[in-house]
Amino acid sequence: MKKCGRRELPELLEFLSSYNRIALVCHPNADPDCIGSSYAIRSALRARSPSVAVSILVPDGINAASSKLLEYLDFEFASSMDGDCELAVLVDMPSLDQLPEVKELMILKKIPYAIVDHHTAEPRSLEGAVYSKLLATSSTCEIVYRSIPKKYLNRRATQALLTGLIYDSRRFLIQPNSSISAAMKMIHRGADFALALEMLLNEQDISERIARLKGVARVRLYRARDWIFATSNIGAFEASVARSLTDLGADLALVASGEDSTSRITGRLNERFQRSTSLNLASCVMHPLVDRFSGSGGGHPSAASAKVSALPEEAIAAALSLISERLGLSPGELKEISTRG
Ligand SMILES: [Mn+2]
Repeated sequence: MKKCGRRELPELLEFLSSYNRIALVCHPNADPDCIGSSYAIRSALRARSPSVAVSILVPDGINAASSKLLEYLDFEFASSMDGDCELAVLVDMPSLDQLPEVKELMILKKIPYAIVDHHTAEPRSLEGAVYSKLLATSSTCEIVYRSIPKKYLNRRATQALLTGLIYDSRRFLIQPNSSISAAMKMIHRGADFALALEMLLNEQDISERIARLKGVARVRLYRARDWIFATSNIGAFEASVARSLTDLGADLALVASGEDSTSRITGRLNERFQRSTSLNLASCVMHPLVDRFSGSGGGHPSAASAKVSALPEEAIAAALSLISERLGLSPGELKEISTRG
């Protein structure tokens, strides 16, 4: 596994235990990977160093997929940061750009931060971190599992990690060898695979199902060589729509939503396309879009998003041209496929 961290630092728990008050900060729409990782870090740290006060901060809501896991963990969390916090740990996110209020408070109170994450690193944010644990795994839960001495991991925390790992590896489709072997170890330590799957089963909300179907109905298709690209626009659930389009057969999906002159754009690649082209949606598409239109964004090579000051159609057109350029397509090689007839 490639190590992306820039320096060798002490063990995660050893480092954290040098502070008295820590907040583990979850990303907006905290998913089971983020929740599972935060829960396990807190639980292990409490076991190792009971005098450290550690809270979990969920400043901008949780993802629907996390609700059963939260119920199981009987999870109490804070929604705003205490000013007397001595260290913030960014869990499952590369920077604080998506949490401007938390970022502002941390700058004001000069609160240092650490990063535990598996997304494409954001150099400026990484530079400012006092500690980082970054690995290119399919989930942050896998990083946390590898980083924590097992004597501090109880069964519930291991269950939380397995659930997050299954979720973020897309049920072992991403980096299967490494994610399956980590999951096996968790199962040997008492985690229950069936329970994890059950916690991830969630009835899709009717508005999400409508969004997916509308997104598919509004699709525009393009072909270049043997690749199919799909674009669409929708008012919400862009990630869910993009995932539906790649599930239906698109190699690449871009879905945008707009409000006034700001858009959110989300991209997904299927694994085969990602492997054969090495296209990185975070560094080759979302970061350049942010540079061009201003805003914030990032993610993984095969799943990334950005919020930019542009109309949805502008953002999609710019993303398509960045992708064409990156793939070395000649002008005219990307052709729109008619969806009428
Ligand atoms: Mn994750």
